[in-house]
Amino acid sequence: MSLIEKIKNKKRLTQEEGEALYELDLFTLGELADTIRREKFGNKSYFNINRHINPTNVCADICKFCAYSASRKNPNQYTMSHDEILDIAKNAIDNGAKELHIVSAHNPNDGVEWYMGAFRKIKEHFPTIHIKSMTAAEVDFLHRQYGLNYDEVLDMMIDSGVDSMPGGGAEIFDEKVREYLCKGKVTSYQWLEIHKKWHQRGKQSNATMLFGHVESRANRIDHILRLRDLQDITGGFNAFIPLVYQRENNFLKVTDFPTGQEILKTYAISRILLDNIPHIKAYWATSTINLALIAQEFGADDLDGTIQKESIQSAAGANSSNGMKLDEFVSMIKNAGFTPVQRDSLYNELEVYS
Ligand code: V47
Repeated sequence: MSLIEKIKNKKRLTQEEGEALYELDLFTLGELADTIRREKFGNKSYFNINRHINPTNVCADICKFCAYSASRKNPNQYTMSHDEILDIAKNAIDNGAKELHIVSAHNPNDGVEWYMGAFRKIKEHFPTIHIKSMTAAEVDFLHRQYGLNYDEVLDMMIDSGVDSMPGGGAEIFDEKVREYLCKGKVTSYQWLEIHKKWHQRGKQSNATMLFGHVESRANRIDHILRLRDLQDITGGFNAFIPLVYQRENNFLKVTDFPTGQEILKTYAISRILLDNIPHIKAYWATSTINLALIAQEFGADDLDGTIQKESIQSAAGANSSNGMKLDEFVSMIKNAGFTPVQRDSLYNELEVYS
């Protein structure tokens, strides 16, 4: 059976076959991915009204690709108090946000309570807001810094009001590349173990992959297949998010950047290989909004959200610091030929803009 026939017959692909997908021409690949996307979601494209909050840039770890954490290249340290975080949350919720996506650097100065207290404070005031927070890298950092085991950190998160985990910190699972990118941070095995434990608590999460830097195509396929393997066991991942590497203000030396075609192929291949993760998210903050809109024809069914404010990718050059206005976002998706659907964080449909 040829590769294309295997895909049409919904057969699972191997590492080698995943790598071979990159050799197909873009439009063949796009059509294959689009067919799968349409079988699952028709013409719908999902997004939510969310607010990204990045409460501190003080970090105990060093990732070469990161432009956000305070360092020689970014000497302006900040750490928000719980009241400051609450104020931002209040403002966001007043403006319609249904989800707070909270990601911090690895702050060694203020204790576990600085992390957990913020969640509790938000939930005391806004019990129904969805808090998506604590990447597996942050969970692992609290374990390393304060001697808590993963179960203890995850249980504290649930007790404090975290509803789901974002997909950050996955980077690239290949151990050699990972060691070069972010030695000392959560390992691939640990990242997967933390998400497994989270899913075993009946909770859901996302998974990212940072690509377009020093990794190979084979590394990307390996990353995607490790996620597919875990999803077979737990079923807890909602979305896979290929994050396009942003190149400014960091310490990673990259010579070859991916073309638009390579990025679209990566979305399409993710859709084809991940037969068990429902949503493929084109996170416009890293792909640009233009490519994210096109990615809807290459397997992506989700564009993240309005974001409102974002600090991690914009520090590295992305044009995402001010988010997107709801009506503008909706009309862009419509003009691209898709039906925008506002969803909550767990993909329940809230409003269809037909
Ligand atoms: O893990 C850091 C990435 C991630 C750069 O779960 C960079 O819905 C590009 O996890 N270029 C954090 N990316 C963001 C994240 C996320 C984003 C959107 C949606 C969701 C979700 C999760 O940001 C980190 C890291 O891989 N990052 N530096 C950079 N220069």
